[in-house]
Amino acid sequence: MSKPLLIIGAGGHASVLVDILRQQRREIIGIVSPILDPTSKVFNGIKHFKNDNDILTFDNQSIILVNGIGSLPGHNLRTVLYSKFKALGYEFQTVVASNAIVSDYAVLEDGVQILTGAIVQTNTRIGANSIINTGAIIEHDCIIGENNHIAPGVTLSGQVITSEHVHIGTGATIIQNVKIGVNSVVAAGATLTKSLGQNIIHFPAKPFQKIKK
Ligand code: JB2
Repeated sequence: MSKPLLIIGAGGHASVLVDILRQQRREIIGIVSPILDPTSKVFNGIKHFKNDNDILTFDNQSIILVNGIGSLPGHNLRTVLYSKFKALGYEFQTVVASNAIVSDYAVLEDGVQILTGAIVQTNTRIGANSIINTGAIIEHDCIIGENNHIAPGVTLSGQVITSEHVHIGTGATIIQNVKIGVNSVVAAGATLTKSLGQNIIHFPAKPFQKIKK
């Protein structure tokens, strides 16, 4: 039998995960967040804990954590909490939406989240604590590093390799065989046709140009 789940965070990302996990009939015994929006119906009926130290009142073998903190460039709370509670012996749930398509030949590391409608093709590896967000496509032979966020609607063609802490923004498109270095960002809507080094932001070509009359 599956162990009960404790959700960390109560914002937008947590709401999507809770929706998926409720549809999968998983038992959610609590949600841990300083603030819980009482108008967010998806959290109705779930016990609210306000402090991360409340997690320590649960034996690390009796529950599984769900990392409901999302990830954006420059924000590392998701990674910090993952590392902290892993070091304390807690397990993080790998979440795969029921309508996501994940190849039997893909490897999902600890705590990976594959959200609604995403496709993860054969021979891929998704690193620990990474998010493959709604409708993203991870083509064959991609290797996604740890603590990545592949945002909604991204397309990675085959054999793309990302290092740790990479953010690929909403709707970005990356051609095959491209490599992306640690901490780099591909901005929303950008097309990437060459490899990126570390700590680089790649923006869409010539955005916001004024029309010449
Ligand atoms: O230290 C903390 C803490 N600090 C903020 N511990 C815990 N347990 N929770 C914390 N929080 C909670 O994280 C806030 O109270 C809030 O409930 C949540 C952050 O919610 P927000 O909606 O601002 O962001 P998000 O992380 O759920 O979603 C971001 O990332 C997603 C991937 C958003 O930008 C989304 O648009 C995006 N889809």
